[in-house]
Amino acid sequence: MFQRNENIKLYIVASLLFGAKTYMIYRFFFNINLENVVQELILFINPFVTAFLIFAVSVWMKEKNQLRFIRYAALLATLILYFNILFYRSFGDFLTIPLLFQGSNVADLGSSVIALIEPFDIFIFIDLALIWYLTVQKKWTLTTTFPRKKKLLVLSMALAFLLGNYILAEIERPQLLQRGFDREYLVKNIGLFNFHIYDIVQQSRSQAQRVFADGNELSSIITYVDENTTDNEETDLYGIAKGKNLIFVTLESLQTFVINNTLNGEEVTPFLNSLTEESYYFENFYHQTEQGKTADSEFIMENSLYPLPSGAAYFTHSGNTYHSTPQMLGEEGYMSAVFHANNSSFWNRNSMYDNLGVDQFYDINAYEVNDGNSVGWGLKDKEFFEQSMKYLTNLPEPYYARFITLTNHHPFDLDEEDATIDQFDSNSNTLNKYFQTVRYLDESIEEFFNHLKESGIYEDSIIVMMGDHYGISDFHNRAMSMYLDKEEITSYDQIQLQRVPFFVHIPGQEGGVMSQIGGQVDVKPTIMHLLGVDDSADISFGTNLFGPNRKDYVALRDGSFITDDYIFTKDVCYDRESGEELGSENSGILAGDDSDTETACSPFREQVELEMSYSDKIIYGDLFRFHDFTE
Ligand code: GP9
Ligand code: MN
Repeated sequence: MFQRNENIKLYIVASLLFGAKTYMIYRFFFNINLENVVQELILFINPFVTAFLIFAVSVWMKEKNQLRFIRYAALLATLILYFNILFYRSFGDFLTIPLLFQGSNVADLGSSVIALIEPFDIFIFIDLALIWYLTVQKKWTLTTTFPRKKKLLVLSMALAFLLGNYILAEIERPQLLQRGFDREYLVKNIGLFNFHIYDIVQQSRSQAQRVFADGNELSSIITYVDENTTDNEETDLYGIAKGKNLIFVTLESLQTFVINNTLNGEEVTPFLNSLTEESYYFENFYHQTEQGKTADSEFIMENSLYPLPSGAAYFTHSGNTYHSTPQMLGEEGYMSAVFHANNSSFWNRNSMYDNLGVDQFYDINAYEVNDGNSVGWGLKDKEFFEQSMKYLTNLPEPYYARFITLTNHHPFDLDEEDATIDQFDSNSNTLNKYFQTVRYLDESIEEFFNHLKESGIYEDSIIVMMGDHYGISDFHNRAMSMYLDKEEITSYDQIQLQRVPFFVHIPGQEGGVMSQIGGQVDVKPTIMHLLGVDDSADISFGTNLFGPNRKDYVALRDGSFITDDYIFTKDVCYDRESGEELGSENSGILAGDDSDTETACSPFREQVELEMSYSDKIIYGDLFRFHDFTE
């Protein structure tokens, strides 16, 4: 126990006790996955940093208030921890503001809360008891009036610790706060209390924008969409898959540059290559994701809206009203299910899926995952498809089943026995390994097709597959230029590298390679067209990829765009076919030139910006809550 020592002050005692307790709770009450030493270190120091930050406030108080403050702060913080523990026991997740106020989760919890309490929970209150014991029973005076210098010192120390914690977290997960990722990541890196503050700030920001929005803004958006992004023309393919199951596969990190390409003379993706001849394969299809990566790709294809310029709408706007593919198909009698062997809270999928009208989410708990059958991010794709079949075959038809693959994910780790193609040989380990996991993904898709055929599902379904986003960032451009046999990767090449494969496989139909430009916003209208669903009342920024009157450009979230003839990026307009520079739109004063330069790309530029701002308005203002889509 403590030696009675005049130098030990209550805020230090409380910080140490509360910090140690929080750490124990992180380790033993929550199931937090630690992947490396840095994560362990962060998880260890964070509780003390946070506790110090809370209790150090007391040094600014009058001596007689210090004790009271510390007691109440410790009690409140303990209750917050404890509510999280109870919630976690029931839902395997941390509390968030939207959950508290709008979720049915907490209401569900209410009735069973007693059942969640365990006898040893009493230890969670042990530091409170100890402080009480020392200060009341033992009458230790651990408080004092602090001189101004000391107050400032303690405050600076608290802030410096916080900054240190944040820097470590930023090293471990760049852009952690902007992107959100997963609640577990946030808690792991910044701690539960800072996570709650983060959550409150996020929620109030988006609430404010929502509060000031009204339905009037929608009418100009609807006019715009009707005039610019709608193609209601029926083609030969209209309703070709009416009433059939829709099987959608997200091809993790798969880029178009590997399709129909070779490594040391060997095809990288032999199965997908064969599918390019037996499907409608779109070779000029672009991903449009931003910080939300996979979640953005899902958001775009399910809603035909753009992702947000920062953060993931899956996190920031999961409570909005949407008019999504699962909802629209639900009205046609389709049951919808998502299969993905990861925690359901990753990318906040669990909340978002409920809201998007996904009926069933087969998350990690639906799968048997062990060391032998997983690699990198988790369950290997081949296992994933195999284990999914028992669920798929039992779904009531017609269904919309969406599969999200995982193995071909950075850092592209693969067990030796699964590697069936050599690594590339360059300075980029990432690109070198990419070919092996891409090949593995190709094989797993082939196996999935076989499962579908064997189970008889194949004939009654159409299979749509899409790459979610790039796998190889521009950081690896030197290695990439070696592989593509180019002198360098220019900004033009960089845009062309944002192409991801898009397949529409209709059993019994030949298909072929399609060269029109398209993007992820086009997926929803394309699906509706194939399934013969009337979507003329939808508000969507994409157009049916098979339509004759398509919107003639694809906008990327950073403002770059691709038209039939041009590519515009980083202020430069290029010829799409040749890559030749056609001129640059000045970047104004910074470029030492403030006269406006028009290029062939200029007319599109304004429209792209307008379109993005409309999409943002819908999301920030939650405008669909004012609209009746059945009218
Ligand atoms: C996680 C998986 C990968 O569940 O979808 O996400 P990403 O890092 O690609 O966005
Ligand atoms: Mn992804």
